Amino acid sequence: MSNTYQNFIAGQWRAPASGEHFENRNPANTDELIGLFPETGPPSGAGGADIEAAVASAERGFEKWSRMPAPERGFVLKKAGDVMTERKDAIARDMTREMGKVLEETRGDVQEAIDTAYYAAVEGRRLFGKTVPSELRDKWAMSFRRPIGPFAIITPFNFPLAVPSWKIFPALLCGNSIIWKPSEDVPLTANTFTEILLESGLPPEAIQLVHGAGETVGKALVDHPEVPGISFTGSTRTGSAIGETAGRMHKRLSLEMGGKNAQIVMADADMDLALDGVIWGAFGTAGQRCTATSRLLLEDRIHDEFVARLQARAEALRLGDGLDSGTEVGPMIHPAAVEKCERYVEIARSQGATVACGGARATGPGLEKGHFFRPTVLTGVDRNHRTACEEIFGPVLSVIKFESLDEAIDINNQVEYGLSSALYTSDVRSAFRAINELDNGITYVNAPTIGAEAHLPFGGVKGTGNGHREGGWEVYEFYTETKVAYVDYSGKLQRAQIDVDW
Ligand code: UN1
Repeated sequence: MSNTYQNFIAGQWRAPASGEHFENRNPANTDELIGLFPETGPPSGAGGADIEAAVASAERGFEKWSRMPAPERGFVLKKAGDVMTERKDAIARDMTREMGKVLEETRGDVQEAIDTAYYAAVEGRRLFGKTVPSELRDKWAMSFRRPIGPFAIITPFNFPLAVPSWKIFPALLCGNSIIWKPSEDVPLTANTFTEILLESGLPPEAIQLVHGAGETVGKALVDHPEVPGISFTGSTRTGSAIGETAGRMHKRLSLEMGGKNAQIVMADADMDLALDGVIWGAFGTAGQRCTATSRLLLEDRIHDEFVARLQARAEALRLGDGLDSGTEVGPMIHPAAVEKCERYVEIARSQGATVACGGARATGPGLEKGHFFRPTVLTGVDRNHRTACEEIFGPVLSVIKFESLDEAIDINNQVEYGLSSALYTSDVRSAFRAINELDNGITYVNAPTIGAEAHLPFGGVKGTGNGHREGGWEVYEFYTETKVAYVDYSGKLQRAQIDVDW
């Protein structure tokens, strides 16, 4: 069948040893089969051969690729950026078909990968180490960065190209090789990305693409003794399980997990701006971003008016196929995601909240064959309600009232997650206090909780992460080990801490 896709292992596209495949369907129209992709299977079965072949190939790929000078590696990534620029529209269209978000957003997703490629390419001419004075005469002391080995890259569905690019480009630039297990919901974009890297001159064994389930393929890579590094984006539960293994096996691990991001609106804020912000932050990508706004904290004086306007705007949002130009909100990724939203609306009701709008599946012409959920605003939510604390990953917004900035900061900080937050205010004192005190990896002032840029560190505190950052300059530290070299050209034994002559 022409729409049967393969894994990329040991320098070749090949069918899974298991002989099994899974279906990838358009979430806006499940009649549309995008393709069949390898169900690689568990390492104890036929999947074992594929996983072993992928790891062995990644080790060979590492030997070769890590010896290439970093500026030359950067050149391969620059080429990948150029290819994505040329094909931006086609990649975005395919991405909307398999993932659902609207075309404007999938174009943005490709652009984020392009930005990441170009940033990484230039980093190939930096990868700074440090040269510092030695405490002894005629001796130099310096540090530089070395690659680590094959990295397991495990990525989610919501940013099919951008999030993999945040991991894969820096990992490669530093000289590591890749074994990539993408989400089963967006395998087509993974095949396209792999093809682009190969076409751009990446040595074939530097990347392996292995499709399949997290519990089988993802876990096998995490457990594998010859895979020294892992970068994972996904749920906090899975991340914690990976962390246990990585801790036991001394693996380097970067975790990017859940969020429960709040937009705080002070009474002195520009209301139109705050309204635009929350509509985009809460309902863009149908709320399926780790940075999505899922709590709206309103100063009590403006609560009623703001909610009325928000309700009108949320109800007017046009749902549909992301390829149609009038669509503002696409489908959810799969039926279980819709069911989760339904469940949380029920929980909200049972805890005493009010469904101000939405709260149910969206039906109607053009929506019958997709997984649509109506943009939902819950009011009368108490800061301790479950919808105010737990990640839903859908277009469900909990509105909570507060009386002072102190209280708003306290509500923001009480959840187990700490990715992003937003404060709308016209008071510079409130703005700087919030920047300092909101317990998140990212705080926006007068801008929504979504929209991080590729050249700044991205990540969160508490249950969101494990201390590492993606993007920007920091990620290059994650993908390398620091090596220190001392060169003594004095011609005699000089004992540190002992032969100092001052
Ligand atoms: C994610 O949801 O996993 O800041 C990433 C943003 C995007 C990236 C989101 N640039 O919303």
